[in-house]
Amino acid sequence: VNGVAKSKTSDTIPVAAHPLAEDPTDIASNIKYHAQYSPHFSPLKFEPEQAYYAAAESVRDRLIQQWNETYMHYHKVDPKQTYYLSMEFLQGRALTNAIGNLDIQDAYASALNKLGHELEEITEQEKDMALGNGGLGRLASCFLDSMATLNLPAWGYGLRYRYGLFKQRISKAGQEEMAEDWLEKFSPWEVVRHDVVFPVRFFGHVEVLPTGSRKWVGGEVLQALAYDIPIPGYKTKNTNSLRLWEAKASAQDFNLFQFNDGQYQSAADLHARAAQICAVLYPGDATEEGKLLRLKQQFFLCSASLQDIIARFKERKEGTGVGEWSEFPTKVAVQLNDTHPTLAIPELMRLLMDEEGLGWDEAWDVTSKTIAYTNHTVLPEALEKWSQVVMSKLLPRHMEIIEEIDKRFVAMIKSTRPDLESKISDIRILDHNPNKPVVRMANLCVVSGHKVNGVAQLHSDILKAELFADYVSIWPTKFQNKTNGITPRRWLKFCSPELSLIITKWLKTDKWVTNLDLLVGLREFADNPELQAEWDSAKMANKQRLVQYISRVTGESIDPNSLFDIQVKRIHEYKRQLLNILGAVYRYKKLKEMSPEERKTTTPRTIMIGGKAFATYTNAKRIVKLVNDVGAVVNTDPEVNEYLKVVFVPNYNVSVAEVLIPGSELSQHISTAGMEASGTSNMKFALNGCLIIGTLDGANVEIREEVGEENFFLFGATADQVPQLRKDRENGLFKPDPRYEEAKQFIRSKAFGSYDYEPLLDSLEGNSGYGRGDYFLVGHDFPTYIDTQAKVDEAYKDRKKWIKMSILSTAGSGKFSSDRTISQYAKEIWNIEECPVP
Ligand code: 4GP
Repeated sequence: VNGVAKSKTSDTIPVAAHPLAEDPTDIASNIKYHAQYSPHFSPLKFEPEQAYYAAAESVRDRLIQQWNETYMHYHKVDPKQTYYLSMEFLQGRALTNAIGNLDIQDAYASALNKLGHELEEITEQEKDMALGNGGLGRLASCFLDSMATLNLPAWGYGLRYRYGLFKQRISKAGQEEMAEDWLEKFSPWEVVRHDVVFPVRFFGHVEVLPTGSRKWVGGEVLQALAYDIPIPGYKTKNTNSLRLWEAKASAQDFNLFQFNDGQYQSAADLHARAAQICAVLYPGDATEEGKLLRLKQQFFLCSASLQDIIARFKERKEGTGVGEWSEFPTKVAVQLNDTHPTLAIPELMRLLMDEEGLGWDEAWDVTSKTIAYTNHTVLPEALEKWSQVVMSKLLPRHMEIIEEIDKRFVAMIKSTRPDLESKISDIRILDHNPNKPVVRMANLCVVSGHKVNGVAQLHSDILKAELFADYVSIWPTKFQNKTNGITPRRWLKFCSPELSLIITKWLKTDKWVTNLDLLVGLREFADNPELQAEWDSAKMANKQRLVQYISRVTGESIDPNSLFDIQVKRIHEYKRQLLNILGAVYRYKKLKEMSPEERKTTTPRTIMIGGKAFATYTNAKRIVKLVNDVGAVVNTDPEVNEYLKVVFVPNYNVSVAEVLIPGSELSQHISTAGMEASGTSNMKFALNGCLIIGTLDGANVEIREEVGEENFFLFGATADQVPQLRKDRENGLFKPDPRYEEAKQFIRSKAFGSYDYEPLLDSLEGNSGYGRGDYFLVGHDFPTYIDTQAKVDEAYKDRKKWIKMSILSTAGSGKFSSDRTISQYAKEIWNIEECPVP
C-alpha cells in the first residue's frame, strides 16, 4: 500500500513494540527495538543521538500507518486534491511537531525517561530540514500543517536538496557560508519510494510526427525519484505527503567501457550532472552555468510532479471508464508558490498535447482551470525572467508552447482590447528586447492561471493597482487576496508550552489550537492581576531559555530583565536591518554621553538581530558585519553594557526562531512601506505576546488593526507617500535629521573598528544613482523611528501596562492562523473539501 514496507508482525518483533503502542512502557520497548535493529548505529550505545533516531523511527511507524490509511481513503473517495508546488519548504524539526500533533508527547517523554533520557535533550539532536530560504518556504510548511489539520486532500511537492540552504558562520570577516549537511547521518522522516520514478528530459529537439503532432526527443534524460515526508495534522488521522524529488541517472548511463578504460569522470558524467540538480537551493546565478542549473531545477520539480499528478489521476479513474480530461480540473488543483514553478504551465500543456493527444484548446482549458499562482514579492529583481535563448536550448518544446501562449494572448488583446494595444509590449509574456530577449514568468502565470493572489491586503492592493493593473482590466475576477498565516501548533503550543497552558486555563478550553479566533476571549482578562502575573512569569521563563541559548551559541551573557528586542529575517536592504543598527548606534552614543545617574533612568535593552545574507549580496553581508562589529564594542564597554547589548544570532533557522520568538518582548518589522509583501514572523511574534515596532507595510497593517493601534508602535512613511519621497530625494529636497547624521558619523569615526563601511553608508547618501540615494528611505524614517523607540522605552517601564499590551497582542492574533488562510484557499481558489479519514 502506498509503496511502504509491510507492517511488522508479532513473530518478527516483540508484541510490546507494536508501532501504535500508547503505554510509555510499550513505547520505550518500541524505541529500544529501533535502537537495536536499525542498521544505523551500534546497538551497544544509547546516547542522546541514538535515542533521537530510535524515537524518531518509532514515531515514523505511526505516521506511516496513518499516512497509508489516508492515501487509501483519498484513493477510494477520489476527492479533488491540491498540489502545492514550491522550490522551498522550511520544515524545521519534525519530532516535537509529530508527537505534538499525534498528541503523544507525554507518553514519549515518560518512555524516554524510562530509557534514561529527557525528551527535550532528545529533540535537540535533530537537524532542521533546511530546504528553504525565507518567508515563502516557511509559509509552505505552515500550509502543509494546516492542510493536514483541516483534513484536506493536499500535498506538497518540492526538491530534496542535498545541502539545502547554507549554514551561516560568523567570523571576524563577517558571514561565512558552509554547506548545511542535514542528511549527514540520514533523515528518519523520509520514505524513499523506489516505486515512484519519472523520467525528466533536458535539451534535445522537437520532431514533427507524420500525424502532425509534435514530440520532444533526444537530449539527456534523468530520473526523478520520490522521497515522501509524512505530514501529520493536529489530532486527526489525516496524514498528507510532502513529496521531494531527487535526480538520478540510471545504470544504462554509466559507461562501463569507459570506466574500465580509466575514464572515470566521463564514464559517470550524467550521474554527476544529476547530483548537481539537487545539490543546493538557489545556486549562485551570476554565471550562465548557474542560471542554467536553476532553470533545470525548476523544470525538474515541475515535470516530475505533473507526471505524478497525471499518473494518479489516471490510476483513480481506472475501472470507472470516465477518464475524460475535462474532469482533470475537477480532481486536481495546482498552486504555484511564486514564479519558480511556472514551467508547470507549458509542461502540463506538453503532457496533455504530446503525450495524451489533446488539442490546443482542450489542453489550454484544462491547464488554465488547474493552475493558480501566488505572488510573494513586488521587488523587480525577484520577478523572474529567463533568457529565451537558454529556454529554447534546454526546453525547446516548452519554448514553442510559451510562444504560442504569447501569440494567442497578443491576438486576443488586439481583437478585444484595442485600448491596450500600446501596452502590449509590457504585458505580453515574451520580451523581445533584441539585446536580451526573455520570458517573463509572472506574466506567463497571470495569463495562464485561473487565480492570482497576493499575501496580505496591502500587497494584493498594490498588485492590482500597479504590477498587474492592466491584467485586472482584462480579467477583473482573477485577482484575490489571501493574507498569510502561521500554524498555531508549532508557533505557540509547541514552542511556548507554558504560555499555552495559561491560555488554555483562562479560556477554559484548548480549542484555540485549531480555532485561533477563540484567543479573543483573553481580552476580558487582560487587566486581571492574576493572569498578568502568570503571563509575566511564563514570558520570563521563555526569556531565561533564550538567555541560555544566546550564551551557548555566542558566549554573550544577556540580562533577562532587559527589554528583549528582536529582528530576525533574511538580511535585505528593504527590510532595513540597517535602520535598526543605526538606531542602536545612536542609542549607544547617547548612553556614552550620559552621566552614570542618568543612565540608570534608561530602559536596559538587548537588541538581537539574526538572518542570512545571500552569498553574493554584498551590502547585506556588510550589514551582518556591522551588527557584529557594533556588538563587539558595545558589549565589552563596561560603561554601558548594563543598559545595552547588541547580539547577532548566528545561523537563523526555524529551530532558532522557536527559541527566540517565545522569549521576545519587542520585535522589529520595519521595511520600507510597500516593499514587504506580508511578513509572517510578525504574526509569530504578535501571537507570542510580543509587541511590534513597525511600518504600515505588509501584514503589519492587519496585525495593527487586530491587536489595536494602542498596542502597536507605528512609525515611518506610508506606501503611498514613498514614491513622492523618492522623487523629493532625487530633487535634493531631503533634509536629514541631525541625529541621523550623528549616527552615521559615529560609524565613520571608526568607533566600531577599521572595516570600510563607506560603501554601505554611501548607499544612504546622494540623491540617486545605482546603490546610492537611500532608495529604502532609511534617512526619512530615522527620526520617527528614534522617537517611537523612546515611546517603547517609556512603555516598558510600566510593567503592568506592558503585560496587558502583551496579552492583548496574543488575544488579537486569531486572524493569523494558517488554518484560516488555507480554508480560504480551499474555498476560493482550489474548490476542495475536507476528506477526513474515518
Ligand atoms: C516572502 C515575502 O518577502 C514576505 O513578505 C512574505 O511574508 C513571504 O514571502 C510569504 O508570503 N518572499 C519570499 C521570496 O520569501 O523569496 O520572494
